[in-house]
Amino acid sequence: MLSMDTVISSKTKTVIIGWERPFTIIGERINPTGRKALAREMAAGDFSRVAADAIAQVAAGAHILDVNAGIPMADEPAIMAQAIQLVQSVTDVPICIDSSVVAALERGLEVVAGKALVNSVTGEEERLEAVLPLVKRYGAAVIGLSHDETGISPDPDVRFAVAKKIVERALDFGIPKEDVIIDPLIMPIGALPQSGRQVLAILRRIHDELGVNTTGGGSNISFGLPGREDINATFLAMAIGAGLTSAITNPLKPEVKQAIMAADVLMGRDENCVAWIRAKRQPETEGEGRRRRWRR
Ligand code: THG
Repeated sequence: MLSMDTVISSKTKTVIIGWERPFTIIGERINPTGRKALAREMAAGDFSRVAADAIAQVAAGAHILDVNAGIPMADEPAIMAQAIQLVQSVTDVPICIDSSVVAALERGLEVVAGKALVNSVTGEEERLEAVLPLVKRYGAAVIGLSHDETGISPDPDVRFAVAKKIVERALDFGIPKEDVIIDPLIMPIGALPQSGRQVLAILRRIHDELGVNTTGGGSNISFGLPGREDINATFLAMAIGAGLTSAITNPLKPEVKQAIMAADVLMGRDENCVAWIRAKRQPETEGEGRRRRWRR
């Protein structure tokens, strides 16, 4: 199966997600889930931490920034719009609009510049019918989560079938196959010991039989465990080997950034190992409490 390129853009930058390209890092940190201070600030209209997180992630190598405004009892569409505008004012990378609320996805699409990534739609008919027309109208790309009305199946074949259905339904709405990115659903390994192998099996089938690009929450796998960055980094490398072409992850974690750069080398996607060698030549700098800086 021929693999495809997904083109995402901001006003000034183009990012291409693809099997023949270096791995695409979607910065995860602009997300108030589990960050009480950030949630409180965003709900009160204070986006200073959002700005700092945006700048730091891009400096650390994020190609796209995920923006999530999911704060209980708050006006999510309004906060989403404000957060996106703020991020676009301090960085120039494309945006991944992350919400389960259709109105928040729509407000995000209204204010975003360029071709955004809509995160996300599921295989549920009601979601497909609400989200896919928006994706088409704004000329965006979309992440499809491989679950539907029946939930998240432990059977990789069922999750693959849902992914295939999402690609077909997108085509029905006039969205080309290359603008659908499948998320196999990365679940915590501490609670579900088979979740790693399930994801790897789905990724292989998607690469071999659908040829579309893939993404996932790279930090989900380690919830509840100590040494999360080591688990995240190792799993990302395994998933990249199985076909993963992008992830929502934290490039500020040196373990994660290093694993991704090494995987690019090992997959033959870092021509002449130029990025790797350059990063290793960089003298180690102590900056803002971070141990190491990675450059592309
Ligand atoms: N698939 C898709 N989108 C997603 C997810 C997915 N969006 C949300 C999430 N899952 C991916 N984003 C994150 C962001 C943060 C963390 C995990 C996934 C995380 N944060 C730490 C915590 O909560 O403990 C640290 C927070 C902090 O810095 O204080 O683990 O699966 N399509």
